[in-house]
Amino acid sequence: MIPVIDFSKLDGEQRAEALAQIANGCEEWGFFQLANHGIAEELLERVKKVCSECYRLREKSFRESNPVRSFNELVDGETEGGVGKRLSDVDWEDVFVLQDGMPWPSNPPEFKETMKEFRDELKKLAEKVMEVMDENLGLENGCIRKAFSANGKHQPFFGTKVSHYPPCPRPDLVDGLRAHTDAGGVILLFQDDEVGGLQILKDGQWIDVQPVKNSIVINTGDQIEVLSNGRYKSVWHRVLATPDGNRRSIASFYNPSLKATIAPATKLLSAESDRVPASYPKFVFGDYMDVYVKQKFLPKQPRFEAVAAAM
Ligand SMILES: O=C(O)CCC(=O)C(=O)O
Ligand SMILES: [Fe+2]
Repeated sequence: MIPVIDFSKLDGEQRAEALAQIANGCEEWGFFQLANHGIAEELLERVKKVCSECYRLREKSFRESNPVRSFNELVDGETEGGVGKRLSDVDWEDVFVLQDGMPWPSNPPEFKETMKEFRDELKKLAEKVMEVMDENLGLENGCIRKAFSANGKHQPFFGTKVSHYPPCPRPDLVDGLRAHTDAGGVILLFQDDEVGGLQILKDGQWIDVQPVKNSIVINTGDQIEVLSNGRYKSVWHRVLATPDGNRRSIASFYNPSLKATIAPATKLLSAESDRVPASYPKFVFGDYMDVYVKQKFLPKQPRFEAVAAAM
């Protein structure tokens, strides 16, 4: 089971224990869930409502989308005696993205206001989690955030992906979302209360990220792996399609600015008198994203090699 950590302990007598649990979540799992994270249940309930409503309004366009077309062609081919081959280039999901300065859905009418409130809360939570990582890694407070903002010169990127994974009649033929590691920094996932499907790869085995009502799942992307010089590895994950149930999942990405330079934190490269070698290159995050968009579903190592060569 993915660790579930009581985040409120951080502000009390059990702070040391909470810090240790988060360190373990980062080092051993790459994924953990936060309970008592401080975001009001009442807000979370409103978020679920407006996102599900928004999906209902988009449902027709999903039925006419690329993945559904490819899937139907595959199934039709099978009935005619063709050999069923899994779809490897599409995901069985309906997605839209929320970002500052871009248009957002205006229906239902409460959508914008609710999601703005939610994203503000999540962003604060991400920054708190990053400070815990600073502390656990022995970095000065605010170090990761500073790296992500190019020393305060640029805004870090904060984007939210609202996804639905509609029921799929043949989950053997397509994934909800193909396996990948995340490109960026800290990811905060508000997943469905009941419908599972998200799995992480740990020690060669796929493990379910069990739904825990109103918790926030945290995971770390490729940039935290680089900054921590490999102490916090970004972990492979995927979403399985399911024949019944419509899974709602809202992923928010706290990433470096595209202009930020990312490298292993200097402090982690010198332990006492010994120099520790950097296991990752230094690069501009925007260059990394150029590679990532083409190689998202492939191993990360060649991505690091590609950006290293570009510097
Ligand atoms: O929808 C999910 O549960 C996971 C989404 C995800 O992994 C991603 O968007 O990178
Ligand atoms: Fe992901």
